[in-house]
Amino acid sequence: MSSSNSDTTNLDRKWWKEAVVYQIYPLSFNDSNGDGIGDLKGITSKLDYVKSLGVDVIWLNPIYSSPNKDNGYDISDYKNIMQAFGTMNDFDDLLKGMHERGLKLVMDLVVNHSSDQHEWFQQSKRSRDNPYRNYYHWWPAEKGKPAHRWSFFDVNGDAWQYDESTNSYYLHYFGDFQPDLNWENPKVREEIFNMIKFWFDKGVDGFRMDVIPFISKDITFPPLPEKYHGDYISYYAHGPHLHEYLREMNEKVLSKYDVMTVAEGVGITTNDAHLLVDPDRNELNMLYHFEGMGLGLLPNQFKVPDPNGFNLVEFKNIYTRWDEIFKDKGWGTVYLGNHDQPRMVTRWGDDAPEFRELSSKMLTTFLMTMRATPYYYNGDELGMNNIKFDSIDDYRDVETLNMYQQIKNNGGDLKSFLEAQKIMARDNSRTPFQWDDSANAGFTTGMPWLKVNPNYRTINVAAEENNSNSCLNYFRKMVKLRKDNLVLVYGKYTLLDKGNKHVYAYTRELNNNKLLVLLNFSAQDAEVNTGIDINNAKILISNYTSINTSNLLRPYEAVVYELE
Ligand code: TEU
Ligand code: CA
Repeated sequence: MSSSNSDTTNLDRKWWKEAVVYQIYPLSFNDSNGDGIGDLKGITSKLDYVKSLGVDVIWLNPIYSSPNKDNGYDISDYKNIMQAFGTMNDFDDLLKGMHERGLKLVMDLVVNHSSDQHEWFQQSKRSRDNPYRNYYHWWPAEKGKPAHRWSFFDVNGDAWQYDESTNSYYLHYFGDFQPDLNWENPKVREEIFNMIKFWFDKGVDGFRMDVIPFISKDITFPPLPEKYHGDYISYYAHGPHLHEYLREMNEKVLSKYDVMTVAEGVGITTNDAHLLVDPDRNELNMLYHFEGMGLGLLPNQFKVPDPNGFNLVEFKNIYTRWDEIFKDKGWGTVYLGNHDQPRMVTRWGDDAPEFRELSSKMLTTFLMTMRATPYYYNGDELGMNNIKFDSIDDYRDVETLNMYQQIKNNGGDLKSFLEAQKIMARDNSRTPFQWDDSANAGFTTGMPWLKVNPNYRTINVAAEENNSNSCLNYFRKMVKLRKDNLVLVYGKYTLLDKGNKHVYAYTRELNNNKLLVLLNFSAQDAEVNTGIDINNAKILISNYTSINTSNLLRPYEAVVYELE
């Protein structure tokens, strides 16, 4: 093991900077009672597996009471557990099981909106003078239709929903079943801060904050300002009081606990990232951005992949820019997949049989060797890839179903939409976790809520557990390499061979320790010119079992060298 963990005096060390975060999608992880839906007891029974990965923090997607129209992102009771997931006792057991294993739990805070079934909204819609009326954004219809706001999930893309009970419109940036909460109302903020405190007092170690940049609205609801034309997401993410509310949250709750916070930074760019995560801003610790996720998609279309794929030079520039802005202050994150994205090996690697494992390991090497907290999605450690549904009937995701309906209503091209969804649909990463080659991949003894990928017979934990060259064991080795080499956490990052269209090459340096990372993102042999002599360098890890005797990188080859 290298002596890389030596002088760390001038590092602003934090546990959440040194952590590897593993995201568990509760609906699809493990079903303990045969109803085809993952649940908390199912997760608890697999905590030894999670611990065996070497990860430190679990990010759990929402488990609160919900009608489940957006898989838990429509919450009807913030202080209770969704019935299908179990009870509060099951939660307490899960948290205890995690803490006993030295695992921390980060929950999902979904407070830009609630479910329309939440008691607050049920009251709010009753009358214009109901005490809960101003918990949401209402527009009295006698004033005419309010200025257009775009909705992510609405079939008509319209974020205003007319409600006849009080002859008014209510705002919903997402589904019409997800009314936006009115953060301009101090009572709403107080309710939310109390709820956060409730979970922290139970021992939860932090929150991932769902679309938190959207929470502040200009409640005069003016027409979209000129500078945001064609870009509602940026307008939503730059409301008038966002930072005021986050500072209030920090001062009243976050600052009183040793917790971790990460914003889902939709709409946030490198220009305003510091406003959210600089330590002296006293707002949040981290954010994850979407700049990389837009690469390789055709402009002005809904998630349509470019047939030419993505441009690696652009990819490298984005991740380099996000490293650079945090080189002195603040801290970054890195991810390539989650429950809103397709499987990373399909999207960023190559899931053809001959390259799926190699490219999965290459992507894992990237995620574990950047100066940022890695967020790793459950199943990616197995090399799970997209299920690529042929029929709309196989989809469950409101985003896909409503977009399909919108295109159908407009007489659009449904065939090409379904082709694009084979690559980009969120359901691709939500198929049941693949434990073994028994029925339904060992996920459930019942009918799974979403089809299991038929390749579960060969891609599963049991098949990979005892194969030292499996994606699973490569992931474990990469996590250990990061833990054993603090240079991979805090070390200076330098991009090399910038213009190389196929290879991502960079060094990491801390004190007298210098590592070189070479990643071939292509299916061909590739040249790389780093100017570094690797003849006497030590190979710390490689995704090939044989030694490379040529001076070219083999297809999807990943190597980490320790330089003298
Ligand atoms: O996602 C916010 C977001 O930007 C989503 O619209 C997502 O990126 C989508 O795929 C864009 O096309 C959060 C949650 O992660 C997501 O699962 C929820 O559906 C959404 O908010 C509403 O809560
Ligand atoms: Ca279940």
